[in-house]
Amino acid sequence: MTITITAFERSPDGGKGLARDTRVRWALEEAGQPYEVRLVSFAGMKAPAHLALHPFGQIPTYEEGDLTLFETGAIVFHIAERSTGLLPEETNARARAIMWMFAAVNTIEPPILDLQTARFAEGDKPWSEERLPLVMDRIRARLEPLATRLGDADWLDGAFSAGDLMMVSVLLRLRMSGILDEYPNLAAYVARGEARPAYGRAFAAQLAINAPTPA
Ligand SMILES: N[C@@H](CCC(=O)N[C@@H](CS)C(=O)NCC(=O)O)C(=O)O
Repeated sequence: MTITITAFERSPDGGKGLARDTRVRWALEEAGQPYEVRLVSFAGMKAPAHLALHPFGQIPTYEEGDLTLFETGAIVFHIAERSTGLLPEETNARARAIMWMFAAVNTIEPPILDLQTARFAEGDKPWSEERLPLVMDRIRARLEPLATRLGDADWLDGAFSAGDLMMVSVLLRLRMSGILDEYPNLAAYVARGEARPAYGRAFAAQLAINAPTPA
């Protein structure tokens, strides 16, 4: 059955791979699942046809036969459940991998998104500069224990899993801030994720759409 995801017609990051279709592409690549992409404009995302797929008018969405999903956590979980290599077979290890997926989107991602809001959406507010250190410290308050838990392991719990895929995807959003460099083991963890061939294919696929065309 054909899998179709949606992605930005033109990602605001210009191809850095930070739009969330990249994590879905990555999961599909890890799973060896071919997929098609439907590109949507910002206006198109808020139009009825897309809102019928995604009530919040965002990307990515995932369509497969009569199944439509939104929310990358749910999409990656669905892909992982139906493939080998993204979730461990053993029941408890599987539960822990799913726990890390939730930790990525529920505990680590929110303060990181707050930084983006502070920098870009609220960057012109008079209080913005003053608020920034607070936002950075809230991120550190999450990264510190994450770095401690990871220690010198390659992945969060044994072999690479969908938990790592989600966590690395979320942490990648910090690269520009430089804050990841304060935690060398997390920076190395992210680099390990990026070095996976499946990530490379996912990144290249989104870049092919978003790379600026030469004048
Ligand atoms: N929690 C959602 C977030 C989806 C999301 O924020 N998508 C962004 C692109 S990465 C988007 O569509 N932004 C445009 C908008 O919100 O209008 C998920 O993980 O899928």
